[in-house]
Amino acid sequence: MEEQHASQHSPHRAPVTRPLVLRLLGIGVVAAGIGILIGLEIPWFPPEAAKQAHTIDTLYYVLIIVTIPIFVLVTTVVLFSVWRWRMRPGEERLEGPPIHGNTQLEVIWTALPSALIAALVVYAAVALHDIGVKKAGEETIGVTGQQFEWSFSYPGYKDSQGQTIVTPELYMELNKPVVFEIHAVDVIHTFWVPAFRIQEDAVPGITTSFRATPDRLGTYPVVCNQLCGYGHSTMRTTLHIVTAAQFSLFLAEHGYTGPGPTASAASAGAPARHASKEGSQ
Ligand SMILES: [Cu+2]
Repeated sequence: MEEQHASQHSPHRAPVTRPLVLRLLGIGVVAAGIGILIGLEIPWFPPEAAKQAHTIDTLYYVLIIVTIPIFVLVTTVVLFSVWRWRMRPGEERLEGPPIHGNTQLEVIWTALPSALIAALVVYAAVALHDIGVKKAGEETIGVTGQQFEWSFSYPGYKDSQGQTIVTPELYMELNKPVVFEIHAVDVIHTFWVPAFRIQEDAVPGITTSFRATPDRLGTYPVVCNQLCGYGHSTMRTTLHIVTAAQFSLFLAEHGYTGPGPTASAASAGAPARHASKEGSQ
């Protein structure tokens, strides 16, 4: 008797009609539009200080634009279902109607997300490849992590004693492509420059690397992003992105006397006067 009662009750819910679906779709489209606008307005990231950072931020913004409508779709269906098929007073002991699979729906909700994820994976792989491409005139900067400090070496530039210049803070010339060669003395650290959007582990015994072309003057944090011991949180330093003239001055202050072994190092001195003249205008 009880079960009969139930089957009489269940069809009480009005069927989901086409106008209702269209109205839900309308709500979803508006909500997704608002969500995307908010998602793009929120300042998620620190300043972009390298060409590679633009590539990565664009990737993130594409992910925001693609994922918000999916979030809205799921949320709209869940909220609608909770409201429409909620339990009314007197229905505490009822069972829901037996529901069988819907092949068409299952094919759609498997195929669409698969295609979407596959497209995003390809896009992300292309972006990852792009930021690692070797650039013409690239210089090397050595990065060494040890508990709990960073040091940077500039193999293209030696001081008057023939020693490679080494500094505790990182100096880079604007628009000069660099490949970092990263080492660790003791434990694993992670060399992270948030303004570049790139990080790479510093691992004892091997050399890791990444490329960055700084394109914005200023000072930016350099952070160890791997718990490396008690002093980990203090393992920070500063990146200075400077003009060619300022970079020459930086080299001179560290005892660099002549043109370096690389052609790009040799040209660093020559345009210095030109650049400083521009800077004073
Ligand atoms: Cu650390």
